[in-house]
Amino acid sequence: MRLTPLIGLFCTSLLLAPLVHAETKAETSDQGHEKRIAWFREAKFGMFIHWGLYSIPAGEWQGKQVLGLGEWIMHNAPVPVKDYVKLADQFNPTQFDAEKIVQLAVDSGMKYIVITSKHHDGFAMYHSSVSKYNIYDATPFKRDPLKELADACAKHGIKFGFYYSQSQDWHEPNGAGNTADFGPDEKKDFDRYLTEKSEPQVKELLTHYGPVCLMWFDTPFMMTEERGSRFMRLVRSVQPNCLIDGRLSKEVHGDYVSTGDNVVPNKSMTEDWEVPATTNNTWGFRKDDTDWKSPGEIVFKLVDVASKGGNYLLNVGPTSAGVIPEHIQENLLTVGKWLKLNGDAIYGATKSPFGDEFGEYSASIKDHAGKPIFLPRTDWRCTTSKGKLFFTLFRKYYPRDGFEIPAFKTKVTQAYMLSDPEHTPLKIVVRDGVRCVQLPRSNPDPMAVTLCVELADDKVQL
Ligand code: JFZ
Repeated sequence: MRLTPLIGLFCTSLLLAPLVHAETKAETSDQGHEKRIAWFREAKFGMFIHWGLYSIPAGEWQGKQVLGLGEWIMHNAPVPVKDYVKLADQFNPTQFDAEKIVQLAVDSGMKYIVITSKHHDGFAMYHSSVSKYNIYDATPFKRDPLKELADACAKHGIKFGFYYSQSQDWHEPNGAGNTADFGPDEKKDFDRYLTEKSEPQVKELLTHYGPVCLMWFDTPFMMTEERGSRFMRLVRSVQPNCLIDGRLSKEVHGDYVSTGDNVVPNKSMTEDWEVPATTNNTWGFRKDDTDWKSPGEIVFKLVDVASKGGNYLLNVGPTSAGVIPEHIQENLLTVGKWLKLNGDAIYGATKSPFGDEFGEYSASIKDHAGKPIFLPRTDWRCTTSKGKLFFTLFRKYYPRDGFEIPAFKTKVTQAYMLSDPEHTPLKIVVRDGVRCVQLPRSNPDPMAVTLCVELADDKVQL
């Protein structure tokens, strides 16, 4: 039976819904974990790249708009395997320039890149000897863009990792997810797909591309504990320093918690975590989606995430020519300029010692399930490093009459704006027992201003 696109989308979200809860544990016990995760805790901001054959139809099949995520077009249209594979004949992204992409990541303040090596459509974006269905063997392009990216990342000091759809593979008769071509998943020889394609491809990726900082698995359909453990052992045996995300299997926890797509929790978490997020409303390029997040929105999200102890993995979807849409490049570069001035509040900084600034549950408004809804506050966020508190104040809130520092016991020695190269001390007055930092009347930054408040102690005493 073929699902109509809408039902397909609905079922997909139903299938994925339990993941949000399942993905709330991270493996923190083994000794390698602390060593592996150290760079991730510093990095805070990464570039996610969803790129594949789906960038050719770009949200449209046979002249009709297909609803849903760009990279899901094969499933949602649906497009039978025999037609979808023909896209490979015309895939020739000659404008792909690994140097340019890595330079964009550097200039945007991103510290790691994670790219789709194989998404659910089953097409490998690298030269694989496990399956000919790959960009080197099956297209006129005849290049390995992932090798080019790996080399460019190594050159520029950017960490490099792979997204790999371990479970769903709509090209393979025994892979999960393509019921339209191959019937119900339960009747498939899923372990055969795992041992003949998925596991060997993961091994290739870990063997031929230098140090891999992260394997980003996804949608763990049918990934039992035993199957998840196999992947875990594989990754650990080939590259013990490679992180594993939170979506390998429900039972086998990776190195950190992956939240739902674009889902930022309402409060800090004790575990390491990361939110995968879009710059518009799709991961894979869609020609009809130009709903780009503004630089100010991206800065808010990055600071919000950092203040809750997480990482922000922000996606771009290159076109079939291999280029990242111009508009989002510009927005990211604006974010990069902000980070050049205010980066001390992000990189290596840790979560807020407060928490009330995140918002609160409504006393009266309930959601459809009868639970109180969360009313976020977006005035300011706080991060901290040794002897310092960083208060980032967002545009609409900019307190012309002074910023009231939340109450704590530790003595404040001085306060200044991070964007001020001189670190000119700002006047601090006490109003009704509240310490208040005096700011210039006119907001010096249209997106956000970060105040550094220096303390007489290494840590703040609440
Ligand atoms: C998955 C993919 O299906 C999608 O194409 C994209 O690659 C994205 C990053 O990951 O989609 C998901 C996976 C998990 C959740 C939501 C969407 N979830 O846990 O809420």
